[in-house]
Amino acid sequence: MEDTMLEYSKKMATAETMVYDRFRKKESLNGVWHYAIDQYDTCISGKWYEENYYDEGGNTLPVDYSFDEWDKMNLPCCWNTVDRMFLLYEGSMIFTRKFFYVKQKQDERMILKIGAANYLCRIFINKKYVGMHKGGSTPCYFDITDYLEHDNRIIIQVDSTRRDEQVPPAVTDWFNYGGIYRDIELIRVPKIHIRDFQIALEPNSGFQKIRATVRLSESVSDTAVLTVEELGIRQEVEITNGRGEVVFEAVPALWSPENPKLYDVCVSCASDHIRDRVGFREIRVKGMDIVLNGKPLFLKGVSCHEDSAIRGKALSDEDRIENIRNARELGCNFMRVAHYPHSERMAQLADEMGILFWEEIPVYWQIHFDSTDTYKDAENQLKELITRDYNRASVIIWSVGNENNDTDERLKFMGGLAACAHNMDTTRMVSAACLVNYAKNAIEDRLEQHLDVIGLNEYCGWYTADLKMLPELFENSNPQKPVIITEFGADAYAGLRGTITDKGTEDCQAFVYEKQIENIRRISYIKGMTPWILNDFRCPRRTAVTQNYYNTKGLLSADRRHRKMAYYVLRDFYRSI
Ligand code: GCB
Repeated sequence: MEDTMLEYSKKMATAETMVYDRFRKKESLNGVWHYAIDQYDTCISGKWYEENYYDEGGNTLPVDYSFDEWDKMNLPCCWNTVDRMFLLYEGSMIFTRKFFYVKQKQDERMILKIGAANYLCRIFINKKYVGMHKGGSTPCYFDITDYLEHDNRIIIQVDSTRRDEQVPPAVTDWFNYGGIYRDIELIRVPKIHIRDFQIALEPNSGFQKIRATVRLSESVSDTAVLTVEELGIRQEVEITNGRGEVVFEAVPALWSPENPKLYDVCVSCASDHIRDRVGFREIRVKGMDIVLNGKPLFLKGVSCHEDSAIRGKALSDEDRIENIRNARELGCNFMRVAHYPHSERMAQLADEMGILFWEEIPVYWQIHFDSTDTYKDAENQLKELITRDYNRASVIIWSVGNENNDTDERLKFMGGLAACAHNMDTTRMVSAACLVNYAKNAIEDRLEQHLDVIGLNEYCGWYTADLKMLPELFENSNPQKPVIITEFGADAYAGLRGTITDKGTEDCQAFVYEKQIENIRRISYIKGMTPWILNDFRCPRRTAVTQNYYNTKGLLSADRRHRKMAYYVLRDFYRSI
């Protein structure tokens, strides 16, 4: 890395700098920002953010920017969908706006939250570099108090360049949307505030104990008070050196897709008060079963991307609800939310609507498994995701990646991620979407030793054209853990009909689904499936005329209006079990 850039890779926002923010009062910085494309990163190399308009003698200097006259863009958004001119732009874009700050309490802290900026972002406030964040799908938080005045200029550089050493790497099978595409917010908190709050039903407690942990911004000692009014609970939590943990008796109604019961939970400590809406459930593997609240269940699922033909990844709540509703109408109790963390709103909505989630980090295909920097990036994204969604009952599985060849470096890398997930969270299962061992046509991957559940992507009837390989694959395998078929599928151009051998037709896709279901349903070690995928999604690698830069393996068209034949094949199966 060039020396200048090294300076701007410091002060990294990470999982450790996150601030608990659900239901906190926020001041939105969404809306109109000025922007310019900055292909050569001149904002940084030329220090535009210092706004040097005069030399020491008071003479005016030439500048190559005009922040407040630049064109306007409404954030959050993916710039690719805003103007056809930006559809394929990858690189840096600079965003700027002004805002006022009026202090309300003497020792308050102002936290800037960016819900997501792909892939990295750097923040400058009032001519100073504040910090940066890496990872295009998780939120970042910066304490900007000491940078603020009454009138403030903020500049954000977002860089969507694909790089092999990033997570995900340069080549994926989805579109690389650039931009600040989730909310930008200011959060006012007291100096000593609740940094993190986790709550869950205690595993193996007969559904009668709850564990909660509270972490404060400073290592002080205090007593926090946790209340769940509906359960008549008022529980003190002793905080020592900024941390406290408690396990207490409680008999909540258990959360499940059939009964997505949520409770209002409040925590007060020092002068800070927070709230959450939480479901209590127990999920675990018992022998070869996946067990929810003591009962074995089959995960009737579907995979989904965060992608809208109109808005890219900047989905609205209506889009998200529509996706969950479409999955529910399909008969699903489960969704694989692939291949990177979707908005935190997704799991919040899933909690309310009653659907189980597999959440994933983009350790996808050809990662630099031998690089410690890449590992740190991946682990940080995993920690940010777990910290963000720990309290969501709907989330039952953390996935540490998708389709990576079984090499020693990958085993160490992903084994490390699995250990990290287990270490942070004992209330969920850890998995990964693995490849078939093609040499043996069997389910066999050394990563399985680190997983609770084996995810398997197999494309019999499609990439593996010979469907006979499917029964053989299942017969050749003797997995020692429950298996979820995390992907199978076939492309189909919405509305295109033909014979079952005409690739790209709905008939061919429906036939693949029929054959897959016929085989999967008789294999007892398979405890769930999430076929690929709910909707067609934008993808630069898909150039056939029937694809038109979309991956067309959706059960629904990209605009969600058309249900393909395979949708009904899958729905009939899910309804029958
Ligand atoms: C896969 C990948 C997924 C692709 C899909 C496909 O195995 O996991 O990201 O989009 O196949 O359509 O080829």
